[in-house]
Amino acid sequence: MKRGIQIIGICLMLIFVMAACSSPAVKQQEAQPTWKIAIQLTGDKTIEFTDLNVAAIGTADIKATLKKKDGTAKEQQWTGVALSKVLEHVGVKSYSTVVVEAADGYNKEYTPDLVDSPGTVLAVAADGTPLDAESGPVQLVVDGKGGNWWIKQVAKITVNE
Ligand SMILES: Nc1nc2c(c(=O)[nH]1)N[C@H]1C(S)=C(S)[C@@H](COP(=O)(O)O)O[C@H]1N2
Ligand SMILES: [Mo]
Repeated sequence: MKRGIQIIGICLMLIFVMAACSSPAVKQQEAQPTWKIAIQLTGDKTIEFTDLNVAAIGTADIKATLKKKDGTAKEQQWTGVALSKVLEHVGVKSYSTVVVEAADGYNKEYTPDLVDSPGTVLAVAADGTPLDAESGPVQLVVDGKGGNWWIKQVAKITVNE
């Protein structure tokens, strides 16, 4: 008799736990991305790349230099993931060029040598500070290149076959 009550008790607990796990209140606590970038792969397949992917890959800090028009240079520490790692993460094996596009439509095409450079990074912070709305949440950093190569507010990446 005691054993029967124990079994019923355990069953009730299991049912309670299962109900709690599938309830909307618990579902809401699942991690939601705070930003998204569309990656258009070859063959017209578009996927989402988010801050959760960045967390899964892991960020690194690099020093990158922005070449200014007046001939001077500005060096900052940038936190992010290398563009080559992003492509690797989403399973890109071969491509001719990659186009990185901003929310305002500004875009530039990158050849494999630039994409593979460790100084080409999807950055989320500069000198330890998260990027503001003007530059971020994600900015493409291209070490050693002029400002026209540095895409602010990255919205889309297109992988060309
Ligand atoms: N989203 C976005 N990023 C952009 C641009 C733009 O028009 N839109 N212009 C580029 C060019 S041509 C330059 S020179 C720099 C200007 O950066 P600054 O405003 O910080 O000087 O941003 C680059 N990134
Ligand atoms: Mo520019």
